Amino acid sequence: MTIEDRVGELVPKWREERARILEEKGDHILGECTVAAAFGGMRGLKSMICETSEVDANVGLSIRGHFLLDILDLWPEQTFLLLLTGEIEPLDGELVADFRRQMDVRARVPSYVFDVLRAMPKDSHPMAMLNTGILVMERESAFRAAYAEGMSKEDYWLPTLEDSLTLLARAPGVAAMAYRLKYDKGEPIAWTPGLDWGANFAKMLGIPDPSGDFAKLMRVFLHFHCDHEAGNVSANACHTVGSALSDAYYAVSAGLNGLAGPLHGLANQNVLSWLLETMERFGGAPTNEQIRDFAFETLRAGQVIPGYGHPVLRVTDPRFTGFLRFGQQHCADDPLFQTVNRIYETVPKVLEEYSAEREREGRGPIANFWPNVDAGSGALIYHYGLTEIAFYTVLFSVSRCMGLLSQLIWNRAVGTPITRPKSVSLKFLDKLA
Ligand code: NMX
Ligand code: MLT
Repeated sequence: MTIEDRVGELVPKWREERARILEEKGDHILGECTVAAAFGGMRGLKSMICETSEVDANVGLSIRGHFLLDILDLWPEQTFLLLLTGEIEPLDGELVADFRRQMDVRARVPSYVFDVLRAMPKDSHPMAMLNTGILVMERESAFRAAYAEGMSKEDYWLPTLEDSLTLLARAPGVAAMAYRLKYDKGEPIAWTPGLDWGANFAKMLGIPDPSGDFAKLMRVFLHFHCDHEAGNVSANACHTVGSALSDAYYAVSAGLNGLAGPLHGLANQNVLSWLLETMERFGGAPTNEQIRDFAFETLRAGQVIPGYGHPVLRVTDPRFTGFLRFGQQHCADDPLFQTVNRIYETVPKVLEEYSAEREREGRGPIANFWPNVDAGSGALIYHYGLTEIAFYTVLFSVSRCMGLLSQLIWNRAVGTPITRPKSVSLKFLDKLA
Protein backbone atom coordinates (compact mmCIF):
# COMPACT_ATOMS: atom_id res chain seq x y z
CA MET A 1 0.00 0.00 0.00
CA THR A 2 1.21 3.57 -0.74
CA ILE A 3 0.74 6.69 1.37
CA GLU A 4 -1.68 8.00 -1.29
CA ASP A 5 -3.75 4.77 -0.99
CA ARG A 6 -3.91 5.01 2.81
CA VAL A 7 -4.85 8.69 2.86
CA GLY A 8 -7.38 7.97 0.09
CA GLU A 9 -9.03 5.43 2.46
CA LEU A 10 -9.07 7.92 5.32
CA VAL A 11 -10.42 10.97 3.47
CA PRO A 12 -14.09 9.78 3.36
CA LYS A 13 -13.91 9.02 7.11
CA TRP A 14 -12.47 12.48 7.87
CA ARG A 15 -15.23 14.09 5.80
CA GLU A 16 -17.97 12.08 7.48
CA GLU A 17 -16.66 12.87 10.93
CA ARG A 18 -16.38 16.57 10.18
CA ALA A 19 -19.92 16.67 8.72
CA ARG A 20 -21.36 14.77 11.70
CA ILE A 21 -19.70 16.99 14.29
CA LEU A 22 -20.73 20.13 12.42
CA GLU A 23 -24.30 18.84 12.26
CA GLU A 24 -24.47 17.78 15.92
CA LYS A 25 -22.34 20.46 17.56
CA GLY A 26 -22.43 23.36 15.12
CA ASP A 27 -24.24 25.66 17.58
CA HIS A 28 -22.03 24.98 20.59
CA ILE A 29 -19.98 27.90 21.87
CA LEU A 30 -16.24 27.22 22.03
CA GLY A 31 -15.20 30.45 23.73
CA GLU A 32 -15.90 34.11 23.99
CA CYS A 33 -13.78 36.74 22.31
CA THR A 34 -13.32 39.57 24.78
CA VAL A 35 -11.87 42.92 23.80
CA ALA A 36 -8.75 41.99 25.78
CA ALA A 37 -8.37 38.79 23.74
CA ALA A 38 -8.68 40.73 20.48
CA PHE A 39 -5.92 43.09 21.64
CA GLY A 40 -3.90 40.27 23.16
CA GLY A 41 -3.08 38.01 20.25
CA MET A 42 -6.26 35.93 20.77
CA ARG A 43 -4.44 33.97 23.46
CA GLY A 44 -6.40 30.89 24.49
CA LEU A 45 -9.31 31.65 22.16
CA LYS A 46 -10.55 28.30 20.84
CA SER A 47 -11.30 29.05 17.20
CA MET A 48 -9.37 26.60 15.01
CA ILE A 49 -9.60 22.88 14.33
CA CYS A 50 -6.49 20.71 14.41
CA GLU A 51 -6.42 16.92 14.14
CA THR A 52 -2.67 16.34 13.98
CA SER A 53 -1.67 17.38 17.49
CA GLU A 54 -2.80 19.08 20.66
CA VAL A 55 -1.02 21.14 23.31
CA ASP A 56 -2.42 20.90 26.83
CA ALA A 57 -1.21 23.72 29.10
CA ASN A 58 -0.33 21.24 31.84
CA VAL A 59 1.23 18.36 29.90
CA GLY A 60 2.34 19.78 26.57
CA LEU A 61 2.38 18.15 23.17
CA SER A 62 0.39 15.07 22.17
CA ILE A 63 0.62 13.88 18.59
CA ARG A 64 -2.68 12.31 17.49
CA GLY A 65 -3.46 11.53 21.11
CA HIS A 66 0.00 10.14 22.00
CA PHE A 67 1.75 12.13 24.72
CA LEU A 68 5.23 13.03 23.47
CA LEU A 69 7.08 11.52 26.44
CA ASP A 70 5.42 8.17 25.63
CA ILE A 71 6.67 8.18 22.03
CA LEU A 72 10.15 9.70 22.39
CA ASP A 73 11.72 7.01 20.21
CA LEU A 74 9.75 7.47 17.00
CA TRP A 75 11.79 8.10 13.87
CA PRO A 76 10.71 11.11 11.78
CA GLU A 77 9.23 8.88 9.05
CA GLN A 78 6.89 7.47 11.71
CA THR A 79 6.21 10.95 13.06
CA PHE A 80 4.99 12.20 9.69
CA LEU A 81 2.82 9.15 9.12
CA LEU A 82 1.36 9.50 12.62
CA LEU A 83 0.55 13.17 12.02
CA LEU A 84 -1.01 12.33 8.68
CA THR A 85 -2.91 9.11 9.38
CA GLY A 86 -3.22 8.94 13.17
CA GLU A 87 -1.46 5.55 13.19
CA ILE A 88 1.94 4.53 14.53
CA GLU A 89 3.58 2.57 11.76
CA PRO A 90 6.30 0.09 12.71
CA LEU A 91 9.70 1.11 11.32
CA ASP A 92 9.62 -1.90 9.02
CA GLY A 93 6.01 -1.22 7.99
CA GLU A 94 4.97 -0.76 4.37
CA LEU A 95 4.06 2.92 4.68
CA VAL A 96 7.48 3.74 6.16
CA ALA A 97 9.02 1.85 3.22
CA ASP A 98 6.82 3.81 0.82
CA PHE A 99 7.77 7.10 2.49
CA ARG A 100 11.47 6.24 2.10
CA ARG A 101 10.97 5.16 -1.50
CA GLN A 102 9.14 8.39 -2.29
CA MET A 103 11.87 10.45 -0.61
CA ASP A 104 14.50 8.69 -2.74
CA VAL A 105 12.55 9.45 -5.94
CA ARG A 106 11.76 13.08 -5.09
CA ALA A 107 14.80 14.30 -3.14
CA ARG A 108 16.98 15.77 -5.87
CA VAL A 109 17.02 19.56 -5.38
CA PRO A 110 16.86 21.26 -8.80
CA SER A 111 20.00 23.16 -9.80
CA TYR A 112 18.05 26.43 -10.21
CA VAL A 113 17.54 26.43 -6.41
CA PHE A 114 21.31 26.41 -5.94
CA ASP A 115 21.68 29.24 -8.48
CA VAL A 116 19.08 31.36 -6.68
CA LEU A 117 20.58 30.74 -3.23
CA ARG A 118 24.08 31.45 -4.49
CA ALA A 119 22.88 34.77 -5.90
CA MET A 120 21.57 35.89 -2.50
CA PRO A 121 23.69 38.44 -0.59
CA LYS A 122 26.18 36.78 1.75
CA ASP A 123 24.60 38.29 4.85
CA SER A 124 21.18 36.76 4.08
CA HIS A 125 19.81 34.90 7.08
CA PRO A 126 19.68 31.10 6.55
CA MET A 127 15.92 31.27 7.17
CA ALA A 128 15.54 33.72 4.28
CA MET A 129 17.60 31.31 2.17
CA LEU A 130 15.49 28.29 3.11
CA ASN A 131 12.22 30.09 2.48
CA THR A 132 13.42 31.49 -0.83
CA GLY A 133 14.53 27.99 -1.84
CA ILE A 134 11.08 26.62 -1.04
CA LEU A 135 9.27 29.44 -2.79
CA VAL A 136 11.33 29.24 -5.96
CA MET A 137 10.25 25.61 -6.39
CA GLU A 138 6.60 26.68 -6.46
CA ARG A 139 6.66 26.50 -10.26
CA GLU A 140 6.65 22.69 -9.83
CA SER A 141 3.48 22.59 -7.74
CA ALA A 142 1.21 19.68 -8.69
CA PHE A 143 -1.70 21.46 -6.99
CA ARG A 144 -1.27 24.62 -9.00
CA ALA A 145 -1.10 22.62 -12.27
CA ALA A 146 -4.14 20.48 -11.42
CA TYR A 147 -6.15 23.53 -10.33
CA ALA A 148 -5.38 25.27 -13.62
CA GLU A 149 -6.69 22.19 -15.40
CA GLY A 150 -10.02 22.40 -13.56
CA MET A 151 -9.54 19.78 -10.82
CA SER A 152 -12.66 19.01 -8.76
CA LYS A 153 -12.79 20.18 -5.11
CA GLU A 154 -13.10 16.52 -4.11
CA ASP A 155 -9.56 15.92 -5.33
CA TYR A 156 -7.71 18.87 -3.75
CA TRP A 157 -6.05 16.66 -1.15
CA LEU A 158 -4.25 14.47 -3.70
CA PRO A 159 -1.95 17.00 -5.43
CA THR A 160 -1.51 18.64 -2.00
CA LEU A 161 -0.17 15.31 -0.73
CA GLU A 162 1.98 15.06 -3.84
CA ASP A 163 3.44 18.56 -3.24
CA SER A 164 3.90 17.69 0.44
CA LEU A 165 5.94 14.58 -0.27
CA THR A 166 8.13 16.49 -2.73
CA LEU A 167 8.62 19.29 -0.23
CA LEU A 168 9.48 16.87 2.57
CA ALA A 169 11.95 15.10 0.30
CA ARG A 170 13.67 18.31 -0.71
CA ALA A 171 13.52 20.41 2.47
CA PRO A 172 16.60 18.73 4.03
CA GLY A 173 18.53 19.20 0.79
CA VAL A 174 17.57 22.87 0.42
CA ALA A 175 18.41 23.50 4.08
CA ALA A 176 21.76 21.72 3.79
CA MET A 177 22.50 23.63 0.58
CA ALA A 178 21.82 26.92 2.37
CA TYR A 179 24.14 25.82 5.19
CA ARG A 180 27.01 24.85 2.93
CA LEU A 181 26.69 27.97 0.78
CA LYS A 182 26.29 30.41 3.62
CA TYR A 183 29.18 29.02 5.68
CA ASP A 184 31.56 28.13 2.81
CA LYS A 185 31.47 24.41 3.49
CA GLY A 186 31.96 23.37 -0.13
CA GLU A 187 29.70 21.79 -2.75
CA PRO A 188 26.26 20.51 -1.76
CA ILE A 189 26.16 16.85 -0.71
CA ALA A 190 23.61 14.73 -2.54
CA TRP A 191 20.80 12.68 -0.95
CA THR A 192 21.83 9.07 -0.28
CA PRO A 193 19.15 6.64 -1.50
CA GLY A 194 18.28 4.00 1.08
CA LEU A 195 19.33 6.14 4.06
CA ASP A 196 16.60 7.37 6.42
CA TRP A 197 15.32 10.97 6.37
CA GLY A 198 17.12 12.14 9.54
CA ALA A 199 20.47 10.52 8.75
CA ASN A 200 20.27 11.87 5.20
CA PHE A 201 19.82 15.38 6.55
CA ALA A 202 22.77 14.94 8.92
CA LYS A 203 24.91 13.62 6.07
CA MET A 204 23.97 16.41 3.64
CA LEU A 205 24.93 19.03 6.22
CA GLY A 206 28.41 17.48 6.18
CA ILE A 207 29.04 17.54 9.94
CA PRO A 208 31.68 14.86 10.74
CA ASP A 209 29.80 12.11 12.57
CA PRO A 210 32.03 9.08 13.19
CA SER A 211 29.85 7.81 16.07
CA GLY A 212 26.55 8.30 14.24
CA ASP A 213 25.31 10.29 17.27
CA PHE A 214 24.71 13.49 15.30
CA ALA A 215 22.40 11.54 12.98
CA LYS A 216 20.66 10.20 16.12
CA LEU A 217 20.25 13.76 17.38
CA MET A 218 18.84 14.87 14.03
CA ARG A 219 16.22 12.10 14.15
CA VAL A 220 15.21 13.17 17.64
CA PHE A 221 15.29 16.87 16.70
CA LEU A 222 13.09 16.29 13.64
CA HIS A 223 10.64 14.23 15.67
CA PHE A 224 10.28 16.68 18.59
CA HIS A 225 9.74 19.85 16.51
CA CYS A 226 7.20 18.35 14.10
CA ASP A 227 3.98 20.11 15.12
CA HIS A 228 2.38 22.13 17.94
CA GLU A 229 -1.32 22.23 17.06
CA ALA A 230 -2.73 24.96 14.78
CA GLY A 231 -2.63 28.29 16.60
CA ASN A 232 1.14 28.88 16.80
CA VAL A 233 2.41 31.58 14.46
CA SER A 234 3.83 29.31 11.76
CA ALA A 235 0.92 26.86 11.62
CA ASN A 236 -1.57 29.70 11.74
CA ALA A 237 0.21 31.57 8.93
CA CYS A 238 0.50 28.42 6.81
CA HIS A 239 -3.17 27.66 7.41
CA THR A 240 -4.33 31.16 6.49
CA VAL A 241 -2.30 31.29 3.29
CA GLY A 242 -3.31 27.73 2.39
CA SER A 243 -6.97 28.56 2.96
CA ALA A 244 -6.84 30.81 -0.11
CA LEU A 245 -5.89 27.63 -2.03
CA SER A 246 -2.36 28.91 -2.39
CA ASP A 247 -0.36 25.71 -2.89
CA ALA A 248 1.88 23.99 -0.35
CA TYR A 249 5.03 25.85 -1.44
CA TYR A 250 3.41 29.25 -0.82
CA ALA A 251 1.75 28.13 2.40
CA VAL A 252 4.79 26.45 3.96
CA SER A 253 7.11 29.27 3.01
CA ALA A 254 4.67 31.72 4.67
CA GLY A 255 4.51 29.58 7.80
CA LEU A 256 8.28 29.32 8.05
CA ASN A 257 8.63 33.08 7.62
CA GLY A 258 6.70 33.24 10.89
CA LEU A 259 8.96 30.65 12.48
CA ALA A 260 11.88 32.99 11.72
CA GLY A 261 10.70 35.45 14.41
CA PRO A 262 12.60 35.70 17.73
CA LEU A 263 9.45 35.08 19.79
CA HIS A 264 8.84 31.87 17.83
CA GLY A 265 11.44 29.56 16.24
CA LEU A 266 14.36 31.98 16.22
CA ALA A 267 14.46 31.63 20.00
CA ASN A 268 16.70 28.55 19.64
CA GLN A 269 19.39 30.74 18.02
CA ASN A 270 18.94 33.38 20.72
CA VAL A 271 19.16 30.80 23.50
CA LEU A 272 22.57 29.74 22.27
CA SER A 273 23.82 33.34 22.01
CA TRP A 274 22.63 33.94 25.56
CA LEU A 275 24.27 30.72 26.78
CA LEU A 276 27.57 31.50 25.07
CA GLU A 277 27.50 35.08 26.33
CA THR A 278 26.97 33.81 29.87
CA MET A 279 29.88 31.39 29.57
CA GLU A 280 32.13 34.02 28.05
CA ARG A 281 31.30 36.47 30.81
CA PHE A 282 32.20 33.98 33.54
CA GLY A 283 35.01 32.15 31.74
CA GLY A 284 33.27 28.75 31.52
CA ALA A 285 30.18 27.12 32.96
CA PRO A 286 28.71 29.75 35.31
CA THR A 287 27.46 29.00 38.82
CA ASN A 288 23.75 29.22 39.60
CA GLU A 289 24.39 32.52 41.39
CA GLN A 290 26.15 33.98 38.33
CA ILE A 291 23.28 32.82 36.08
CA ARG A 292 20.81 34.47 38.41
CA ASP A 293 22.67 37.80 38.21
CA PHE A 294 23.01 37.58 34.43
CA ALA A 295 19.32 36.73 34.02
CA PHE A 296 18.25 39.74 36.11
CA GLU A 297 20.62 41.92 34.10
CA THR A 298 18.97 40.69 30.87
CA LEU A 299 15.47 41.31 32.21
CA ARG A 300 16.33 44.77 33.55
CA ALA A 301 17.71 45.67 30.11
CA GLY A 302 14.16 45.10 28.82
CA GLN A 303 14.95 41.80 27.10
CA VAL A 304 13.31 38.40 27.37
CA ILE A 305 15.11 35.28 28.57
CA PRO A 306 15.02 33.22 25.38
CA GLY A 307 13.75 29.65 25.66
CA TYR A 308 11.54 30.42 28.67
CA GLY A 309 7.82 31.18 28.72
CA HIS A 310 5.12 30.03 26.35
CA PRO A 311 1.77 31.24 25.02
CA VAL A 312 0.02 27.96 25.95
CA LEU A 313 2.23 25.85 28.22
CA ARG A 314 2.30 26.35 31.99
CA VAL A 315 4.78 23.56 32.76
CA THR A 316 8.19 22.44 31.49
CA ASP A 317 7.83 21.64 27.80
CA PRO A 318 8.07 17.83 27.35
CA ARG A 319 10.19 18.48 24.26
CA PHE A 320 12.75 20.19 26.53
CA THR A 321 12.56 17.19 28.88
CA GLY A 322 13.21 14.89 25.92
CA PHE A 323 16.28 16.90 24.91
CA LEU A 324 17.56 16.87 28.51
CA ARG A 325 17.34 13.08 28.48
CA PHE A 326 19.26 12.91 25.21
CA GLY A 327 21.92 15.24 26.63
CA GLN A 328 22.22 13.21 29.84
CA GLN A 329 22.81 10.09 27.78
CA HIS A 330 25.20 11.58 25.23
CA CYS A 331 27.02 14.67 26.53
CA ALA A 332 26.48 15.01 30.28
CA ASP A 333 30.04 16.32 30.77
CA ASP A 334 29.83 19.12 28.21
CA PRO A 335 30.00 22.49 30.08
CA LEU A 336 27.46 23.94 27.63
CA PHE A 337 24.97 21.20 28.45
CA GLN A 338 25.72 21.60 32.16
CA THR A 339 24.92 25.30 31.77
CA VAL A 340 21.55 24.41 30.22
CA ASN A 341 20.83 22.38 33.36
CA ARG A 342 21.92 25.15 35.69
CA ILE A 343 19.79 27.67 33.80
CA TYR A 344 16.86 25.30 34.26
CA GLU A 345 17.59 25.18 38.00
CA THR A 346 17.79 28.98 38.19
CA VAL A 347 15.74 30.87 35.63
CA PRO A 348 12.18 29.77 36.57
CA LYS A 349 12.74 31.20 40.07
CA VAL A 350 14.19 34.41 38.58
CA LEU A 351 11.19 34.80 36.28
CA GLU A 352 8.84 34.18 39.19
CA GLU A 353 10.52 36.91 41.25
CA TYR A 354 10.67 39.26 38.30
CA SER A 355 7.01 38.61 37.54
CA ALA A 356 6.08 39.57 41.12
CA GLU A 357 8.20 42.71 40.76
CA ARG A 358 6.36 43.55 37.49
CA GLU A 359 3.02 43.09 39.23
CA ARG A 360 4.03 45.41 42.08
CA GLU A 361 4.85 48.01 39.42
CA GLY A 362 1.40 47.57 37.85
CA ARG A 363 2.62 45.59 34.81
CA GLY A 364 1.07 42.23 34.01
CA PRO A 365 2.63 38.96 35.25
CA ILE A 366 4.74 36.55 33.22
CA ALA A 367 2.37 33.66 32.58
CA ASN A 368 4.88 30.80 32.43
CA PHE A 369 8.33 30.52 34.03
CA TRP A 370 9.28 27.17 32.49
CA PRO A 371 11.53 26.22 29.57
CA ASN A 372 10.10 25.67 26.10
CA VAL A 373 11.49 23.50 23.28
CA ASP A 374 14.20 26.00 22.40
CA ALA A 375 15.90 26.09 25.80
CA GLY A 376 18.02 22.98 25.34
CA SER A 377 18.15 21.92 21.71
CA GLY A 378 20.87 24.34 20.57
CA ALA A 379 23.45 23.17 23.13
CA LEU A 380 23.16 19.63 21.77
CA ILE A 381 23.59 20.73 18.17
CA TYR A 382 26.57 22.85 19.17
CA HIS A 383 28.09 19.86 20.98
CA TYR A 384 28.27 17.91 17.72
CA GLY A 385 30.07 20.71 15.87
CA LEU A 386 27.26 22.57 14.13
CA THR A 387 28.29 25.85 15.71
CA GLU A 388 26.73 28.33 13.24
CA ILE A 389 23.88 29.30 15.51
CA ALA A 390 21.98 31.37 12.95
CA PHE A 391 21.24 28.06 11.25
CA TYR A 392 19.36 26.48 14.17
CA THR A 393 15.90 27.72 13.20
CA VAL A 394 16.39 26.09 9.79
CA LEU A 395 16.70 22.72 11.54
CA PHE A 396 13.45 23.46 13.39
CA SER A 397 11.86 24.43 10.05
CA VAL A 398 12.70 21.20 8.26
CA SER A 399 10.94 19.34 11.03
CA ARG A 400 7.97 21.72 11.22
CA CYS A 401 7.26 21.11 7.51
CA MET A 402 5.78 17.77 8.65
CA GLY A 403 3.15 19.41 10.83
CA LEU A 404 2.36 22.28 8.48
CA LEU A 405 1.90 19.90 5.55
CA SER A 406 -0.14 17.26 7.34
CA GLN A 407 -2.47 20.01 8.63
CA LEU A 408 -2.75 21.42 5.10
CA ILE A 409 -3.61 18.00 3.62
CA TRP A 410 -6.35 17.44 6.22
CA ASN A 411 -7.84 20.88 5.58
CA ARG A 412 -7.81 20.32 1.82
CA ALA A 413 -9.42 16.91 2.29
CA VAL A 414 -12.34 18.17 4.38
CA GLY A 415 -12.80 21.39 2.39
CA THR A 416 -11.99 23.94 5.11
CA PRO A 417 -13.06 27.33 3.73
CA ILE A 418 -11.00 30.48 3.34
CA THR A 419 -10.02 32.09 6.67
CA ARG A 420 -11.58 35.51 7.20
CA PRO A 421 -12.15 36.74 10.77
CA LYS A 422 -13.81 40.13 11.24
CA SER A 423 -11.85 43.11 12.52
CA VAL A 424 -13.24 46.11 14.40
CA SER A 425 -11.92 49.63 14.94
CA LEU A 426 -11.10 51.46 18.18
CA LYS A 427 -14.11 53.66 17.44
CA PHE A 428 -16.31 50.55 17.34
CA LEU A 429 -14.91 49.37 20.68
CA ASP A 430 -15.32 52.79 22.22
CA LYS A 431 -19.02 52.73 21.44
CA LEU A 432 -19.59 49.38 23.18
CA ALA A 433 -22.10 49.69 25.99
N1 NMX B 1 11.54 36.60 29.63
C1 NMX B 1 11.11 37.84 29.99
N2 NMX B 1 9.83 38.25 29.90
C2 NMX B 1 8.94 37.34 29.50
C3 NMX B 1 9.29 36.03 29.16
C4 NMX B 1 10.66 35.67 29.22
N3 NMX B 1 11.09 34.47 28.87
N4 NMX B 1 8.17 35.36 28.78
C5 NMX B 1 7.16 36.25 28.87
N5 NMX B 1 7.62 37.43 29.29
C6 NMX B 1 6.89 38.70 29.41
C7 NMX B 1 6.34 39.07 28.04
O1 NMX B 1 7.35 39.69 27.25
C8 NMX B 1 5.21 40.01 28.43
O2 NMX B 1 5.76 41.26 28.73
P1 NMX B 1 5.05 42.67 28.32
O3 NMX B 1 3.69 42.61 28.93
O4 NMX B 1 5.95 43.68 28.94
O5 NMX B 1 5.03 42.69 26.83
C9 NMX B 1 4.68 39.36 29.70
O6 NMX B 1 5.73 38.51 30.20
C10 NMX B 1 3.44 38.55 29.51
O7 NMX B 1 3.69 37.57 28.50
P2 NMX B 1 3.12 36.10 28.65
O8 NMX B 1 1.63 36.20 28.71
O9 NMX B 1 3.80 35.38 29.75
O10 NMX B 1 3.62 35.39 27.31
P3 NMX B 1 3.09 35.52 25.81
O11 NMX B 1 2.09 34.44 25.59
O12 NMX B 1 2.68 36.90 25.47
O13 NMX B 1 4.45 35.22 25.03
C11 NMX B 1 6.44 34.08 24.48
C12 NMX B 1 4.99 33.93 24.95
C13 NMX B 1 6.97 32.69 24.13
C14 NMX B 1 6.48 34.96 23.24
C15 NMX B 1 7.27 34.70 25.64
O14 NMX B 1 7.24 33.82 26.76
C16 NMX B 1 8.71 34.96 25.25
O15 NMX B 1 8.97 36.01 24.64
N6 NMX B 1 9.65 34.01 25.56
C17 NMX B 1 11.03 34.15 25.14
C18 NMX B 1 11.16 33.83 23.67
C19 NMX B 1 10.98 32.36 23.40
O16 NMX B 1 11.53 31.51 24.07
N7 NMX B 1 10.19 32.03 22.36
C20 NMX B 1 10.05 30.64 21.92
C21 NMX B 1 8.66 30.07 22.05
C22 NMX B 1 8.62 28.61 21.62
N8 NMX B 1 8.77 28.40 20.19
O17 NMX B 1 9.48 27.56 19.80
O18 NMX B 1 8.14 29.08 19.36
C1 MLT C 1 5.81 25.80 18.71
O1 MLT C 1 6.44 24.74 18.75
O2 MLT C 1 5.15 26.14 17.71
C2 MLT C 1 5.96 26.73 19.85
O3 MLT C 1 6.13 26.10 21.07
C3 MLT C 1 5.05 27.91 19.86
C4 MLT C 1 3.60 27.68 20.13
O4 MLT C 1 3.11 26.59 20.31
O5 MLT C 1 2.90 28.73 20.16
